[in-house]
Amino acid sequence: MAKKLNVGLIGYGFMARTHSNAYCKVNHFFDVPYEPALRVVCGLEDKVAKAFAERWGYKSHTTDWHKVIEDEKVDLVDICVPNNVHAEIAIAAAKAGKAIICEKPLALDGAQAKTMVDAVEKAGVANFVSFNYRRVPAVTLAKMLIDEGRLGRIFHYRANFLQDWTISANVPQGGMATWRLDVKAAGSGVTGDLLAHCIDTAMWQNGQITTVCAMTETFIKQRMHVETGKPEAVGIDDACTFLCRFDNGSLGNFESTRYARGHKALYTFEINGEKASIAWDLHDLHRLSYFDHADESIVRGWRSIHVTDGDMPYMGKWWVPGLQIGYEHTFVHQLADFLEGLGQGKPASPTFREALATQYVCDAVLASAKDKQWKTVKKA
Ligand code: SOE
Repeated sequence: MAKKLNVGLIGYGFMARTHSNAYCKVNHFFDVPYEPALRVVCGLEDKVAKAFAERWGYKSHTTDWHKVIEDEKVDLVDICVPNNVHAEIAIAAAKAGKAIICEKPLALDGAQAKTMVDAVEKAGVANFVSFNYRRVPAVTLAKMLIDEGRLGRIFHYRANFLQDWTISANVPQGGMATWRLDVKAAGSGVTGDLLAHCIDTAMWQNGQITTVCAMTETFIKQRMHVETGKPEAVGIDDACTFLCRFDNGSLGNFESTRYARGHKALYTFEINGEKASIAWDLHDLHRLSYFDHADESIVRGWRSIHVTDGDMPYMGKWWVPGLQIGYEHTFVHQLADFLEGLGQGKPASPTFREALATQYVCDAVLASAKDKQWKTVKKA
């Protein structure tokens, strides 16, 4: 019998929906030791929080996050609010002995993320950061193939995360839907928002990034601020490209922008090893491209593996071979792993400390772009 785990969700936006959907689904598909019970949702506007609670089945709602932390019945605090409030909430939740799930990136920067790591480790509470793309079955399969040594020595890792939703100068900054363009709320632009995903996946698959050399650009220098109603300077990076070295000697090449007309959320990576290569594309997320040099030459070529069979990561829990799953399932998978880890006392990855490592890479990337110099990445 799964034990009840009372959830206090802070935030009612896009990510709060993905997490709520996972809470509703996880026990239908995975045999995990806990069953989430939706106790309270918190958001700034009472009416919106109430509607969210009714739609998803939260027992109550509040506009004050302190009430979620003070509620003795809440076991797990889930942080789905803008980046600038992650630290305050997470540190209070850790002090109150709650398990914590936090949306990515962990914080505004490495220094702030470190205070969160210290708080959860001192309190000894379970902690997890939602870098969901690791749990796309094809991405998990890529990690398995690398760990099995099928690629041999790795030479190159390249990743892109391309979007186009901020090209218009009329898109404002700040507020509920566009806080990611406000540096005070987001900490950075594409580096913390999109490249953080690529960096998390890359370091999970290919080890620590040690040095970086980056360039960034802010194409639109002023945008109307939703809160002040006035045009204000834009402080985020609209685009960022960086080169890096990994600890294992391989070279990395990363690019992200919100100005790639025609691309909505195109996350791709390709890894080239001595024996084989792997490529993946979020727009075709259930397929993994694989090239194995050991294949007989007359049939050698890129294979397109349809990752739907029951012996592929997570897929045995879903439908039958050939039938696909999608984006929302990555949140169910990470929740299942988190709950399993909680039951076994073995934390699921990425923990706050692992997310701190990603944050340090982001810091080094932004510092490199600013100083026009190679930077060494701090170790978490
Ligand atoms: C930004 O547009 C965004 O929603 C990111 O914040 C998410 O992390 C990414 O998965 C999709 O794009």
